[in-house]
Amino acid sequence: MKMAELKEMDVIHKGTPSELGEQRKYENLMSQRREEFLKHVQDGYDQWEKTRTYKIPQWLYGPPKGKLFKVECEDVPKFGETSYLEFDSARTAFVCIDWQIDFCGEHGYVDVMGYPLDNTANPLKAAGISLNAVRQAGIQVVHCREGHLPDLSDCPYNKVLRSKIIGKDAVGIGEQPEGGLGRLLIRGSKSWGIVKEMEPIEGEILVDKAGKGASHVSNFFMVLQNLGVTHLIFTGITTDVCVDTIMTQANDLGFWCLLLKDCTGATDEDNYKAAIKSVKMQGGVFGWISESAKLLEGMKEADLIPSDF
Ligand code: C5J
Repeated sequence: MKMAELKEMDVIHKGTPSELGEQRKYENLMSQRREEFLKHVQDGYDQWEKTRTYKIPQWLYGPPKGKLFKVECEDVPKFGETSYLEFDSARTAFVCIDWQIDFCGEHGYVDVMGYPLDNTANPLKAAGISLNAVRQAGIQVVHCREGHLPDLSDCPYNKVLRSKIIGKDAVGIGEQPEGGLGRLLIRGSKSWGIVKEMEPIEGEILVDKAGKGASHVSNFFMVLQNLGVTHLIFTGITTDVCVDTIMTQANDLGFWCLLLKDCTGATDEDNYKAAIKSVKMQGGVFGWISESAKLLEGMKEADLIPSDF
């Protein structure tokens, strides 16, 4: 019947109680799906027992689109143990978080707060090598930058206030330090720019975010979903703040997250160690930890990069 033919008598004026009413056991309605799902989990478990590899679930994503490779991960499922994480090169994104002057360059936000730049700049070497390798392998690269609109309309007042209170000479977000390249953490400013070592190239994706995480403050996860990627390899700074927050958010959304521990750094060494350790807790509560050499090893074995890379 078309809507226009609806007569007054056909209109439902109030909902009708079900004959099954409260006795209906919704739990039963859902049990079939749960049993099927747990069967897949059991299969994944059996495969892991045989291979020590967290395999790509083809029942969920379909057949591989690119080349499969696996990376050795540390302290998983328990500390002192080793497992492998499997990737499909066409469903993987190499994520570069906030490699900006503001976090690892002179007169940037971190420098102005008085933290040693070594902690956040030293991982650039391993991160740069890994970036070159994934580029050669044809793996998608996604970069992001933390920064705010020039009028600071997307920046919380307390964030700016705290940065001014800790900043050298009371210089905080939105202001330019003496000898600096530009206003701290402001889009378009030179100190907000990505450092030469990790600069995006043609074909890569760059997402701006107005905060530490990526949900709510950027379209980062929309971009990853549109790429059809399921697995993420993380590099970036700082380990305990933006990397940790974004990886946690990605993990909640079901992405398989691997952090390369030599491709990330924090302003404080203890925080770096704690952030790495927290990923590994509970059998990998936020994902997996490995390092650049292991990534390269896995890609070489799969012929994604030459053996002499
Ligand atoms: C911080 C970031 N540490 N990119 N930002 O403020 O981790």
